[in-house]
Amino acid sequence: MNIHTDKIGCLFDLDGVLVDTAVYHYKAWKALANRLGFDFTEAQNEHLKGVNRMRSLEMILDWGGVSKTEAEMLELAASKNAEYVEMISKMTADEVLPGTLQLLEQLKAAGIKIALGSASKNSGMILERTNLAHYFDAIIDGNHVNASKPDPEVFLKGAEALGLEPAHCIVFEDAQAGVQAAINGGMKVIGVGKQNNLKGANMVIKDLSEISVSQIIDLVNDKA
Ligand code: B16
Ligand code: MG
Repeated sequence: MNIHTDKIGCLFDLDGVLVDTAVYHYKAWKALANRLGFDFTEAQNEHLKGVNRMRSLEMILDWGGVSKTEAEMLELAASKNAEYVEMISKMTADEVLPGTLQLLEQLKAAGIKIALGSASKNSGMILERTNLAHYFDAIIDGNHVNASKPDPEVFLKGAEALGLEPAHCIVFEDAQAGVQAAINGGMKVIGVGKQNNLKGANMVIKDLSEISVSQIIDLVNDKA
């Protein structure tokens, strides 16, 4: 028997799935690296997707061969974040990625619950600026979790906030660490992006225009 739609949840990563904020993270991290005397490439930026702010800074300093005290690192992270927030405070609804609005509308109409599961501590501002906030039944982000993806904490808290079984939830992720977090949490996962960055995903799509509510229902019911 099929699981009733009001027992199904969709948990969305933010950056790279609903909006493309990676470009702003890249600009702000690059400016910081340049101030410290080294460069930071787009290829390196790829490795920071889904990784939290302090861990991202550690990786960047490592690549630049620079070492800083804990206090200096907090200051550097704050200065990068100030520059990033300056950029995202100007975002508009036009920056929502293809297929997002249609899918969120269709999920709502089908009675499927929707949560955010993002590593970002800035998700509130991004969802408000892009007019997406009102679709979410629960928002779990970097302000609510201790462990970074691939730890499943962010998605398990999302399922709990929706009052749903993890096995009845589907995660949408653009980062390998996020796919692993969903698997570790006992959830199905749809990768958004390129197959080779999304190993282990039940299905990989280019963007959210490539998935329908009936495919989501089939996947939760193991019929996909
Ligand atoms: P913040 P996601 C992640 O968002 C980004 O992919 C990652 O690059 C970023 O470092 C992280 O959020 C923390 O963001 O500095 O705004 O707290 O993909 O998990 O939605
Ligand atoms: Mg992401």
